[in-house]
Amino acid sequence: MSNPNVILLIADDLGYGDLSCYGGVGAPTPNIDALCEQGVRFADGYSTSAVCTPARYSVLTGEYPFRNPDTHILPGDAPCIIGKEQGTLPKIFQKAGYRTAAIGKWHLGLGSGDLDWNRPISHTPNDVGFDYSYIFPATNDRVPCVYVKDRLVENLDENDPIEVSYARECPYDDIPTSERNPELLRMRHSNGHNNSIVNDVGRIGFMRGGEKAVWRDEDLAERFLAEAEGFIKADPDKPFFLYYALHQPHVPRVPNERFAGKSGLGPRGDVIMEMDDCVGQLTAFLEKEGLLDNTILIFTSDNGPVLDDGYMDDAERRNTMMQHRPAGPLRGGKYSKFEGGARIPLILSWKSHTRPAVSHALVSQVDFAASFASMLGVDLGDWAPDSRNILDALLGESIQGRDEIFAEAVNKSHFLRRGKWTYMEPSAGPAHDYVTNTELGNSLDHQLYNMDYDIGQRTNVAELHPHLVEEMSARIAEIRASSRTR
Ligand code: NG6
Ligand code: CA
Repeated sequence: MSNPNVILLIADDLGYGDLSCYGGVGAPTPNIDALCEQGVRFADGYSTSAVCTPARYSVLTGEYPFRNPDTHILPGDAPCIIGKEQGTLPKIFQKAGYRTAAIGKWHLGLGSGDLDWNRPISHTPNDVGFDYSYIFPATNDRVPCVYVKDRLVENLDENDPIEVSYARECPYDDIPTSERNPELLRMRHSNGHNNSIVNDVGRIGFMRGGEKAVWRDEDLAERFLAEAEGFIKADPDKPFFLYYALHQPHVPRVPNERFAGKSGLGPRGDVIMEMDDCVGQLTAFLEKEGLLDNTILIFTSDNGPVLDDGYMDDAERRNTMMQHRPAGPLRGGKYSKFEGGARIPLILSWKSHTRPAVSHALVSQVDFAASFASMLGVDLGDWAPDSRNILDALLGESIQGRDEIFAEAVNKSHFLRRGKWTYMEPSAGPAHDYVTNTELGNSLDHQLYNMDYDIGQRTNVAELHPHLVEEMSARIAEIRASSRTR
């Protein structure tokens, strides 16, 4: 059989406990669950960060985020933080003769610092290994709210140029903002999101012009799905790698009309149903095209869940009422150093190869690069320094994953997991973020938890195991001091 196609689906802020197949009692996710019927579901899968940009940086470069000082939550006009000469996951596929595409959320920066949204953009996904890209620049709550196709914003109008600013004060007098025009909002913000109003929703950042280019939030899912299918169909003679970055369930949660009100959990549940439907449609499409048997589908999320991430969309109340816990049994969520921050759902299905299984192998998204390089026989050289070849574990053929998990919270403090132990290094900062209602895990004490007995990280046993604390904190220091070599 020829090399399999690979589709990497990454949801945005979907928690460890959100999918029915991970025990979620919230929105039903039958199409994603179906991947488990012929695939491997990982109980101990991790991203490298509790927030988006650093986590995705690792997926695409095989490198821990701390190695690049620009890996923090980027504004919508930030330059691209992946170097043009850097080794990347899509370049590995290109070397093996694949065609590649990035579709959906990007959030790794665009341009080289001189960004003019009305002209071809100098540094896009197309410069880091993707033959084709159809993305939005940052997040769905950050301007500019436009699609970028390859190097150009789609539907540009020279008579209505796009201007974007992340200044503190609005530099444009003639645009509505949430502060000036709250009457225009259909969704109120609880924190931030009080700059430009786009599609009746307050955003982060100011944007003027580009009326024809602005997206309708309700259409994002279908737009990206159509692009994904178009890319897959474009050239049946070559295998493909598709990085499909779903924007759900990140805020603002604005489902397509087909899903509004469907989940009973408010917009967050509705967009999770919408996301699941995208996976269902994609799978059906692959089947119809005769491609499903030889396509590896990976479904995962960039970081843990959050209910109130800055908009009053009733998620907190409705999920509590339904007893749905987006992080499942884990403590903390998005932003956190507790497991809820970076332990994420991860499923791999390859219809003709994998069999249903639940795996407890330690696997990290940073390992996709070395694992696929191994599958394709691509020599990595000094690319992807932190990536390990755990292909057998990913395919469910071995319980041996990586030796350790190394990941960071939003404040860049780290935790290390080895076997059943998770160690969290001391860090300053609030223990609880009352804005998002998240336990952040900050403490000036060492924290050590036994994942076998205490998956919810309730009992800190650091004092009982001083030798482990010493060893694991030394290991964190060692990784941080290490150079970019494989
Ligand atoms: C935060 C935003 C949050 C979200 C996050 C990035 C506020 C108050 N909060 O700063 O809404 O956009 O950044 O999320 O503005 S991520 O999934 O892309 O990391
Ligand atoms: Ca995210």
